[in-house]
Amino acid sequence: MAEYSIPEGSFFLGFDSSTQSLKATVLDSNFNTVVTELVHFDSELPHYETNGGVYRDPSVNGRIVSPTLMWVEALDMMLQKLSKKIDFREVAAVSGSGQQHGSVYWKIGSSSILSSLDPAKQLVEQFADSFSVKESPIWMDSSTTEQCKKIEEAMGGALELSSLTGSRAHERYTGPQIRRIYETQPEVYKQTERISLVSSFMASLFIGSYACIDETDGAGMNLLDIKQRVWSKKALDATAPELEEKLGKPAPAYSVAGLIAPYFVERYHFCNNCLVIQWSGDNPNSLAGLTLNTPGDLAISLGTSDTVFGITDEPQPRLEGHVFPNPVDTKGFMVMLCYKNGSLTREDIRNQYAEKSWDIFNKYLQQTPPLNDGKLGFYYKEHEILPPLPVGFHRYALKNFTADTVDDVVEHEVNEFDAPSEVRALIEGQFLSMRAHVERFGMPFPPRRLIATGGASSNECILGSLASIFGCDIYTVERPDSASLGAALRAAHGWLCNAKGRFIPFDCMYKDKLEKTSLNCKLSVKAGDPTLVSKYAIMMKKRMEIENRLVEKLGRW
Ligand code: ADP
Ligand code: XUL
Repeated sequence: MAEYSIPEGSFFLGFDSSTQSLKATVLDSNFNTVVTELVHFDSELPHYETNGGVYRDPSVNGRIVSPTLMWVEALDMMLQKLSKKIDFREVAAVSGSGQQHGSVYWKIGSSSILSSLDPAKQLVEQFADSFSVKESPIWMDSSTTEQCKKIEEAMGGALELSSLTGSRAHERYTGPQIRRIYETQPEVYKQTERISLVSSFMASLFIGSYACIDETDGAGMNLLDIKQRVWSKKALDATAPELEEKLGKPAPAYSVAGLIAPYFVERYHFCNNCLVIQWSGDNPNSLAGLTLNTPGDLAISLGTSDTVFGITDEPQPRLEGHVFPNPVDTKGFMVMLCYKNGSLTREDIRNQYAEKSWDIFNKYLQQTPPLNDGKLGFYYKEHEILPPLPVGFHRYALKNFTADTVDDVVEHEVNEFDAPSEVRALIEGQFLSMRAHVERFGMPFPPRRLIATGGASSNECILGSLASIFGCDIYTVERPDSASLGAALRAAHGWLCNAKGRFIPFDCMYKDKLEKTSLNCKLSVKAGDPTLVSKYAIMMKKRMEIENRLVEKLGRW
């Protein structure tokens, strides 16, 4: 066996417990995909009555949660499905991704349930009474504005908190969520013996005891000192009492969480030496799956959320954007922007203006010109994160939109566009915002390589607009579910680090054979007309002027 190769015949299983579904990818020892599988929450687990995998609480503004038990039942269903396609005996290691920031509250006594699972029963039956909070707050939640303000105050300001933890306080971040539970339901907080992220929660099921929170996903909590990769005492104190013992210690993402629990060996015939590698967040796993390891590269994930991410050695945490420790390195950082109005908002506009059909949506994109004759839109079906604006649609008609300077462009607000222009205004608006914030956050522009992933990256018409606005070629990988692919690859990496007894650089596993693997990025859409990039720059500046005004008038902060 060459120094960094994986034994022939081993499989690596990666999951992605995301907002709308649980996905899985199985890689072979040559990093080719052998199986993919999906459990869609709304349609395959209809008894939970979720919409897009979530509940929107009509009585509390911005409260968005998911039933914790649904994620457990999805795992039962997924393992059933996979058992028909692969022999689990061949799986050398398992890892996974969880939607970032979502949290799970284990009731006192649950660790003994975890460690004594009955293989004759499904998981869902056994965890029915294990959670002190039955509905997990998730990344879409925006009900913790007050807690965010108090945490920032206690930390000496938003920028202080961001310098230490990588982000200012964000409503969806787990620290503010925990503080809200402590403030509004102190008894429930007291009855909680352990708090997991979605990622470490799923890992806990697999090892039959509480898994650590990994250092990268842990940075999405406003609690971790990102340079030292340890919990910050000051941030813990600013959040809730006795929190450290409820969180356990953070661990590197490449480390072993534990051996797979006997439950899975007996019920599904995994080998008893199958390793469970720490799970991490979905965006960090996508970074791994897209093999992003050069600072000039950027990835855009068009999933339920839209995110833009890359790596850097010298992060500068600011008031917008996020910095996390690099999930596949012992040093270095991952930088990211996150939008809440991604795929569900695209679906909403498709349903309103394009007869619920992606084909018609695409036809409208093709029949409208780049720059949309100066029609510019802001579409917030959900409270937006970037910028922090409430639900609402804002549309503007721009005069002189091809002028050389933004001062010559004049806008006036309008009520609605024709249907094809609505579609283009949405797509151009989303990508103009990304370009503006990428530049403002100091991410590379234009990127050396721009890789698209997530559900909507299968749509080449949408990628065409992205290419025109960013002025660069767009690459994609074989399949749009890079989070579960990255988790499978990290499972292999964790297995290898464990076999060698030390950290092995991530790319050593695949760099000599990348082109022959499922990890290979291929050119999907060419950059197109270069003169458009500067025209879009003017439109982008106008957009930012309007955005700043909207934030001043309507912003939550
Ligand atoms: P997540 O992992 O966040 O749950 P996915 O990355 O699986 O989400 O993306 C799911 C989304 O992909 C769906 O909500 C859907 O709107 C979008 N999608 C799927 N196919 C297309 C398409 N052809 N064009 C645009 N969007 C699409
Ligand atoms: C990232 C974020 C989302 C979720 C979606 O900060 O909130 O991208 O990870 O699953």
